[in-house]
Amino acid sequence: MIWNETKECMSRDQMTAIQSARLVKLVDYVYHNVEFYRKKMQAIDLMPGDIKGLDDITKLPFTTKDDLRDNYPFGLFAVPNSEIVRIHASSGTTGKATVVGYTRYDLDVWSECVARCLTMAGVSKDDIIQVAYGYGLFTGGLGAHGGAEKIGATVVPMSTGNSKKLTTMMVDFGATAIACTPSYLLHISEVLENEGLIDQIKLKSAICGAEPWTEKMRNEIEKRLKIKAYDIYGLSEVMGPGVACDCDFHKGLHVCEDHFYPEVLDTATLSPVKDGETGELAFTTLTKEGIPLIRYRTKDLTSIDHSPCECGRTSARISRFKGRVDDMLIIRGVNVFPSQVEAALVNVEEVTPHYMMIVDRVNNLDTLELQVEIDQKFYTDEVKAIEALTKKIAHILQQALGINAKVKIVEPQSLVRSEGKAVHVIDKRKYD
Ligand code: DLL
Repeated sequence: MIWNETKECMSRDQMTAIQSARLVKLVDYVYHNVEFYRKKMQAIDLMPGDIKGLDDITKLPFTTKDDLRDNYPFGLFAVPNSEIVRIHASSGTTGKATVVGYTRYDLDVWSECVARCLTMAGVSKDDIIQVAYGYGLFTGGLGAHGGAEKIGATVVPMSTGNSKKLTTMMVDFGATAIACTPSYLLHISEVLENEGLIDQIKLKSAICGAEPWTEKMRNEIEKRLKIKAYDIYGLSEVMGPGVACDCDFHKGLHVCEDHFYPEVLDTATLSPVKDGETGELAFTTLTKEGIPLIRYRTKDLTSIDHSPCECGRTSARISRFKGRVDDMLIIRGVNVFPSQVEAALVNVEEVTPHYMMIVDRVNNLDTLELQVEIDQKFYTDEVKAIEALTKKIAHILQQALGINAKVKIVEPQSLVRSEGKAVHVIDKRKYD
């Protein structure tokens, strides 16, 4: 049923009709199954019957990452746990993860959406695809995996972390497609070059996402590997990879808008902006059962275009991302908020709240250095003590962020104090 919908391109009117009908059903569903939404609607005297179609969407309240955090872990779920067959999680703004749950139907829709994206990228059942996004709580690995299996491709679940094995298998298996972050793919291309394997690969296409990247990076990937590289977007709260992907024409990412209704909002007024204008992207999940979300603010900045694409698809397209509204960093594909670092350091009595995160990209791999001031009371020049403290903080950070950071303990009062809003991040990565 859902699968059939992808086979033909519908007109905008047809799409709007589907979205309207699904929105009406969704509002009724969340009102009766999620206390959080029921209370939010009651607070503004809104009853499910007041939402008659898409034109009424702006009457509905927004949902934010903080709402997920405040209802941690399962408070926004619309079904009992017996209906949830999978959990994923991503970084919250402080210590707590943002948890999402999928019913069996949700997993079917997810693999359907990823299948559409892979099809857009020219991947078919005849391909051998290496999935080199992380498997685990992160949605990248298992999400891409489900879609690739759905189209019948041969899936090699590489996950991340072993580039030599990946390149060897790429050659030995004759892999024709790869799904991973763009920066990791550039790193892989270097490994292939260094090992003299670059001329032995059969790769045709790459499906890259999970972090910001540019046309320049795409050109470099395509040139070095002699392949085509496609941009795939998604976020765990809404589903994971497969919310949108670009086609051969690279004129924006086609949104799976029969499942995820996109709005681009003016960052000051939060009213929807016109096509072509930049704003914050929000999604309403039109078909999700496990954790349906209404007007979820992604914090990602983009613009939208509802005109048909040269490829023939009629789905709305969002432009390549122009940044974020908040201070979330994506380091090696992992979402990191400075507030998480702050929350982790609070528990270390030997250091002050003064810290600086220095993010860089070395050999196409992201690096994070954390400079943190030692408290005057604990100040010492004893190398062993400093080494032990460095190790302790590195461990705490690894636990809190899920990535390794190089920790550097600096002298009291040595980090620059800001006169305005404190600056905690220096991001040296170049995106252009
Ligand atoms: O990154 C899901 C994903 C996995 C997408 C694999 C694509 C491929 P989260 O960890 O929840 O989910 O992070 C979501 O990552 O709000 C964006 O800021 C950023 N992001 C994801 N894809 C892109 C992209 C996954 N293609 C956050 N371009 C989002 C730019 C992206 N930013």
